[in-house]
Amino acid sequence: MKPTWCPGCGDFAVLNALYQALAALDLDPKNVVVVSGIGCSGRLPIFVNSYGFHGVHGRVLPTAMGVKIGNPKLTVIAVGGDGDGLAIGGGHFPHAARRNIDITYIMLDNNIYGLTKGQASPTTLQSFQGKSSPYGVAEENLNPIALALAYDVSFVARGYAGQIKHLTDLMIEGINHKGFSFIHALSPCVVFNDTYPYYGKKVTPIAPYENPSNKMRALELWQDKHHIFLGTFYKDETRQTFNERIRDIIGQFPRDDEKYFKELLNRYA
Ligand SMILES: Cc1ncc(C[n+]2csc(CCOP(=O)(O)OP(=O)(O)O)c2C)c(N)n1
Ligand code: SF4
Repeated sequence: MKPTWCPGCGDFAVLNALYQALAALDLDPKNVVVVSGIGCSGRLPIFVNSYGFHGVHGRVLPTAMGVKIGNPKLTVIAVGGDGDGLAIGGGHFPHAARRNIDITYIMLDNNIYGLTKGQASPTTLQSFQGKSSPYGVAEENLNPIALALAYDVSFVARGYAGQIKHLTDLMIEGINHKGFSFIHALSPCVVFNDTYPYYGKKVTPIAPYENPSNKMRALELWQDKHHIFLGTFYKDETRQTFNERIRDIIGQFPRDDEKYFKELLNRYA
């Protein structure tokens, strides 16, 4: 199906990168599920020839986690906006991180609420003047990379709609990562907050010699005032995933669980 975004929207580039990543990984569409919340970015699963779920606003991670727990063989990709993931859905991010559930979460950050026509979002810069902030934004903006590092997400990366090949490579790395991967995809909204000129001047690749297992270095890169770094900030490949832990826990119990639960219920029946 043809995407219905405005011409020039960064979301086209993110979708294109996802097509290329899925093709490069040669994943069978019937084993891929793309899950979203609400927003312009939330429409993305409609345009991918795989299974998809367009859920309610802010609930992309609980839905995606449910899909993965239900069928661990599936490749689960969660997508959503900065408003979806950091405002209404912000409370789900740390829990997906501490579960280290093996899904890939792509946050399409356009620094605005696009679908509802231009209100400031948690990542809108204070200098932005718009419909909900005619004199500028009163709050300081949240930084998704900082949150992901603080929540100890096991794979943290940032790409940019202006660099599709690089974003594709990050998606491939994120999907291959065993555990919860977070990809912050800078995806400008050309209608309500065109950040292409701003990002065009500031984005800089993380140098190849940087070691992505160094959390302190990742924090330094995030805090750099002069650059907006693109690449893999942090990667921890040593942690167990949620499904692996559940498998181990279940393995510790004797097989007659059913009998035990029946007896337990009968106490109250
Ligand atoms: C429970 C609920 N609250 C509010 C809305 C209205 N609403 C729809 S999209 C949206 C914000 C979308 O912004 P973002 O997540 O940044 O995505 P974008 O459209 O910018 O891609 C809001 C507030 C809604 N659909 N559901
Ligand atoms: S309103 Fe903005 S985010 Fe939504 S489709 Fe148009 S350009 Fe993209």
